[in-house]
Amino acid sequence: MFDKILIANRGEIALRVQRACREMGIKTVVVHSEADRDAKYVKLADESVCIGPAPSAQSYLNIPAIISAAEVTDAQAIHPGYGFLSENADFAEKVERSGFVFIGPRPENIRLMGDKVSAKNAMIKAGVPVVPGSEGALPDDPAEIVKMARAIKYPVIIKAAGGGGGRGMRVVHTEAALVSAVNLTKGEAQAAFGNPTVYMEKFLENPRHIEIQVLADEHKNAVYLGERDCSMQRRHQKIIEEAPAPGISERERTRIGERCAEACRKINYRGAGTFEFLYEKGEFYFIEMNTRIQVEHPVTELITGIDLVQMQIRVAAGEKLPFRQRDIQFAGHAIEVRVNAEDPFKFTPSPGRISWWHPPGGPGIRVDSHAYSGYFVPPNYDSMIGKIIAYGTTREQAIRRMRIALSEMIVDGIQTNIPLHLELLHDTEFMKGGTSIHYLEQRLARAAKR
Ligand code: MV4
Repeated sequence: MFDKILIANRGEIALRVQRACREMGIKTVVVHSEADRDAKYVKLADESVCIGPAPSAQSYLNIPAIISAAEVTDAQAIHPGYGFLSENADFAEKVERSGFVFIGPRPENIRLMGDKVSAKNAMIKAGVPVVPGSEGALPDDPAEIVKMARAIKYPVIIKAAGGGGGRGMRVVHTEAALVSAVNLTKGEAQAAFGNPTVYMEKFLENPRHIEIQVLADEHKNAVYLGERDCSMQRRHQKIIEEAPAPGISERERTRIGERCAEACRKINYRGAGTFEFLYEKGEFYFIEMNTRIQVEHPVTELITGIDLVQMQIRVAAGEKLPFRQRDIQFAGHAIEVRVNAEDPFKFTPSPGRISWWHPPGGPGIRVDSHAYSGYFVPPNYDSMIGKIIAYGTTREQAIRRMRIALSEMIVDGIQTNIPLHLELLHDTEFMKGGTSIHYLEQRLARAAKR
């Protein structure tokens, strides 16, 4: 096992990875920008290295500075967290070429999944169900594109191979709009990702976003850890996630889960990963794979009892997974809300000093946050300042515990989205479970009119 790990991230995930390391007896180095210098989680680490000024491009995305920090502190491995360099195949490659272990998948797997066309082709080959569409990149010939859309039937969606997470896509409802939409998307894709490749899919009008968590080691073992429902989102930012997904049967879970685990074995995957699906009318359709630990990983940890960050570290060190699929049991229900420093209904960022931070507690409540009374939320990064995760035997109990937690919680000095969360936790459609990816935006639009 490693003796020392460098954490190439900030905020709550930097603290989360530290906690995993500490439990495993591993020393930690945290790298930070000038804006994060005084944060408590930086002081909690065994060592810290300032790698640059506040803007991410000069600090958390500064590859040479991060690798130098690993060299001077004698760390053996680098944990990238989520966001920043976590899905950058060139970073993973440079880390390994410099003699460190990248705590994540092999660079070639990151690269495969970074290109959404190659990811989808790999999944088709591995037997994972995908959204019907163009098999691979769209051809140049407009007549062929028109033919394809007719076969798929409108509406269709044009997506950039270099995109993902909602970037570089366009919905097309009619043949008249098709060719110019393809050309527009290609131009944008070239400008944004340096890759003009686009592909076409049937546009699913009202799906849910359900994802499957997997773990794989270097000894051909791969398991699925069930699903998460991440449909409650606005502008591709998730705000509430839960596990299991309401209404998904054990049969459906086993069926899609086994496909994902088998795909991991086929592509020789290592580490934690997430298969993202759209779910509509009882069917799963693969859209993308994330090759990192995700923000919402705690809900899976609570229903399985498995520490996903520790598992990432173990398999990166070459260990075997300490369990088989049959050992994994799903119990209870977990819900996570993301607490953001923002106006709860206008969504404008609200950075600044937290004058009073009173986190909730009690049965079934987990708080993953680096915030505290007196913490200054810098304006330079994502607005998420923490996550509250509620666990219960049933979904109803998890919801009740979450309501209590949020009503106990005090965050003074800045605005947070806690009032929005409290409304959603009393929303009758949310309480029924199974709302679509459009639910929150439609609800906000309705509220704005009133
Ligand atoms: C889709 C879709 C409907 N049909 N693909 C958006 C993010 C990217 N990961 C894929 N996205 C979508 N792809 C087809 N064929 C609808 C979305 C989508 C979405 C997906 C997941 C979560 C939130 C979303 C919000 C808007 C659109």
